Amino acid sequence: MLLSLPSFHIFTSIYNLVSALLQVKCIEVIETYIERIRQVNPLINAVVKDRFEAALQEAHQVDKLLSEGHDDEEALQEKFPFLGVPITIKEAFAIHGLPNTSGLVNRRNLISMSDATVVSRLKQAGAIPLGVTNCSELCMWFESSNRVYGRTNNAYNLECIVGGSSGGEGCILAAAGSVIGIGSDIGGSIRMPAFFNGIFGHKPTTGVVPNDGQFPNALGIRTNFLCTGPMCRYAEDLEPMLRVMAGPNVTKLKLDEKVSLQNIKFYFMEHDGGSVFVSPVDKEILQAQRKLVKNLETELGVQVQNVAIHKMKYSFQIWSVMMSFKDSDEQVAFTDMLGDHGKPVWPSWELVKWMVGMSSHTLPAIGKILLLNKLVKYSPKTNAKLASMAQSLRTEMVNLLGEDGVLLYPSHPVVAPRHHTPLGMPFNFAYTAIFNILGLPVTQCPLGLSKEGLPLGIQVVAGPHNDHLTLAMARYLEKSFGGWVRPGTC
Ligand SMILES: *[C@@H]1O[C@H](CO)[C@@H](O)[C@H](O)[C@H]1NC(C)=O
Ligand SMILES: *[C@@H]1O[C@H](CO)[C@@H](O)[C@H](O)[C@H]1NC(C)=O
Ligand SMILES: CC(=O)N[C@H]1CO[C@H](CO)[C@@H](O)[C@@H]1O
Repeated sequence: MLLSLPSFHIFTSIYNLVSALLQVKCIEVIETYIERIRQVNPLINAVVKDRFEAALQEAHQVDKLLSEGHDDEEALQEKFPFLGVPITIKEAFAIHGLPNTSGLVNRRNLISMSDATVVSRLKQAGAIPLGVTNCSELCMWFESSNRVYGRTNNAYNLECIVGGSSGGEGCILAAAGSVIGIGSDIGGSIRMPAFFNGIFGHKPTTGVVPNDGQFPNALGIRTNFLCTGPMCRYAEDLEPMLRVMAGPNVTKLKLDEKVSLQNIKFYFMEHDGGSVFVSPVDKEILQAQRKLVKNLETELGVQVQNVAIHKMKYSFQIWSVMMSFKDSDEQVAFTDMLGDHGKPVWPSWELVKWMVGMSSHTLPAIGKILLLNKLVKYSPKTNAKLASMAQSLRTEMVNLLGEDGVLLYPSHPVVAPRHHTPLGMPFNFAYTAIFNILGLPVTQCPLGLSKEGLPLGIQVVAGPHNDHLTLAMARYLEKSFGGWVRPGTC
């Protein structure tokens, strides 16, 4: 109940908000969102450091600019497409005056002196950052909890996880404490929190949106897998955000191309084919998917083709092998990063310390390092086999999707689990992670709530540089399924 919305919901998407500035003052908008964050944050712990004072000053500037009167409103809109729009940012990104610790206790006192490229682009477009949001330690896990900021709670059920690593971001957007947000994704870190929190999240085609200015950043081959992208409540906000975040690289995409959904070739895969590592897909998620397929066939008159791509069953193995390949110049192991360039952390010892409550790290971070360093050691032959499987899977997928195909695939096998329980299903992120290896654009779209009131959703995947198709599908699915649902209304 506490999480139900105040009356400011007229300020919905960027477009509506920017138009609203003609009637209300920017300062009122920013004050309303600050008030909202103050109201919900004690429950959800999503915003971990704010810049409310600076944001209010910037709002004054916007009001001043608007009161000066402009003959050419269109030119102003073009220059500042996000004028006065409140934004929040995953803490792993550098934003001037705020910490970027990634939940690492050793980095606790660091304050960024500069902005990550995407942050500075959104600021230049007129957006007003309100603060930074929680993530998992070193962005390595799908529960957003760490020893610097504590744990973030799901707005639909405080007992449940928000996902990770961009979990605080997904959560504050779902709770309407911000309009748009920035996340990053190397195994599903945008799409999982978007799914668990019932919002939209887009992982762009690899190599379009710059990743610089975040910690930890990807090195070596992993730079191909890490993607920075937009998160938001309204499907129509994805595209303008992607344009601004991509900067000049936007020409690599076809965002100006008009999409006619009737001409899209639709493919559908209900689950990964039964990996032994991963939970089976939840009944309610399956039902939502089937309803979606039916809607498409009846509303659009298209054929949705069921496909069985067998290699998807090895998603986790493929991801872990590709992530563990080291380039010769890449010496920074996760163990060194946990120690933050001080003493490398010895994971087995940290585990012992954790058990007696003396580690400053979280169990998943320690566990994942143990896993990547010690447990997931395939033979060289198996490694080579999985790497070549990654190649052939990409070829198969790219050929299937072509320039006009989309694949519908579960975002995750289960709805937001209870806190801590992801430790019992550590490989479920394979559903999202495989698309980082394949480099394809994917939008996670909400599909309403489960019987328990937790968000459902689906991944929409397209061929490389066909982000415009998944974004068009996001807008369609929002209309057809209702998109984001206010927490506290169920
Ligand atoms: C924030 O992260 C970026 C990328 O690692 C880095 O360049 C910047 O120095 C960081 N800021 C601080 C205060 O560590
Ligand atoms: C274009 O994308 C590449 C790959 O992500 C990135 O390194 C580069 O900085 C981007 N260029 C601009 C101008 O954003
Ligand atoms: C629940 C919790 O641990 N909240 C913490 C979040 O981080 C801020 C620091 O920015 C702390 O003051 C809170 O106690």
